[in-house]
Amino acid sequence: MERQFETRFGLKPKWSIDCPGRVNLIGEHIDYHGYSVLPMALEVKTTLLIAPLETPEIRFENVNESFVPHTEAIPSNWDKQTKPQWFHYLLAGWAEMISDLKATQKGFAVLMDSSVPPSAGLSSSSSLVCASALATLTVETDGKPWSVMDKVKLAELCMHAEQRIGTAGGGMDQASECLSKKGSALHISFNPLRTESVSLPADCMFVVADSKEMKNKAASNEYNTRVVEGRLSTIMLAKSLGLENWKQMRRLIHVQDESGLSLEELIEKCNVLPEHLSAAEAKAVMEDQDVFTADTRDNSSFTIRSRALHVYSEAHRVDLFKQACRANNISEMARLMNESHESCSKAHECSSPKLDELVTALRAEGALGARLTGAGWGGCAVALFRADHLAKGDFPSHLNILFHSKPSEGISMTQL
Ligand code: NG1
Ligand code: MG
Repeated sequence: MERQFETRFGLKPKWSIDCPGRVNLIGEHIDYHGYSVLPMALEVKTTLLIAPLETPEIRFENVNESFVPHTEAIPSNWDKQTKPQWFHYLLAGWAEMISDLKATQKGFAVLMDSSVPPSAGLSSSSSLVCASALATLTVETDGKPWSVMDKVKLAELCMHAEQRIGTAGGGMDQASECLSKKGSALHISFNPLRTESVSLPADCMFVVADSKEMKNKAASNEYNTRVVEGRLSTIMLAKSLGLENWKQMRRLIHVQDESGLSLEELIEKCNVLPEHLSAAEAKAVMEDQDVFTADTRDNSSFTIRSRALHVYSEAHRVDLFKQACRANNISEMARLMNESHESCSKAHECSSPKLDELVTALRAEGALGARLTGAGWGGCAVALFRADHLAKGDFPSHLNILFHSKPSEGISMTQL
């Protein structure tokens, strides 16, 4: 890759940035409600080679020839794009870092390579955003990024950076990819961002299988619809519990914080919610508030009760899963993964027929537990097997096993 860099740009790369993909073990579609999640970083990663340029421009090139090069003149006022191309994810990380540092916008050349499968729920998008933010910080500090920012701050910054792409994500991916420690999964809590390494039982392994159905969630409004449905559920539940400051609430965890109810109690309370709301009913619920994103404003209906039930029950499963990991209770971990998939598929409706089929096939192949991972509507499933099960190559090919990965290290920068 270093030689390619020299051929393309006529200079040597100075630094290399590595940022892994991640697989979420449990805790789906709940980070944007403030609830904790439990992913692990993967061995597949995005690599950026970079070198400063004298000219006022950023030159983006990709080892993969199907991604066309792009030159961005600086100063640049790049902002949100409706149909993002590959380099927009890099620009998102760059723009957020520049605005945080109030920096001078130095020119640089960047060559990207990535082994994270795109649109597969393994968060290739965040690995681009995070790698680019660190690349920018490296250029701006002439190779001393950690002298001005620690990794927690970097992760927080990257959460905001990715919102520039247009999805109202919750921060799991950037935290996982910046803060994971080799050998452990990561329990991530939000507001404020905190993490705890969780060791996984030695006699089990996680296998990632690809449904081969691609889903670019920035190019459709399904993800943001789930976010908005959750905001509407929050307001309705808060009102039904008589919480006077409902106008300040947007996340289901706010209802828990304000009411002091347990997750089990909140699951009961969800029964008062209607299953669907028309657009007019949603407006009446909001009163003078506005919870829409630009791309959900024209939705004609919203699902309420099932979405809230998914979030509270999934949040509870994350707590139980963490305890099960600690207790080496593999069958309990598996049971929770299976329940999580049912809830994602039926209540949150973020699976797909292909993904449901893949999960069933993995269980038939001996997986103790299996579930979709990431946003869903296609992409990958993660399955829990006994460690002495088949090696990767011995799985039947129709399962499209990508890897069984060991938990990897988060983002890093190397001087070349
Ligand atoms: P994917 O689509 O797997 O990158 C998205 C969100 C996460 C989280 C999951 C669902 C971004 C960057 N990522 O992940 O924050 O909400 O969906 O659990 O928006
Ligand atoms: Mg993503």
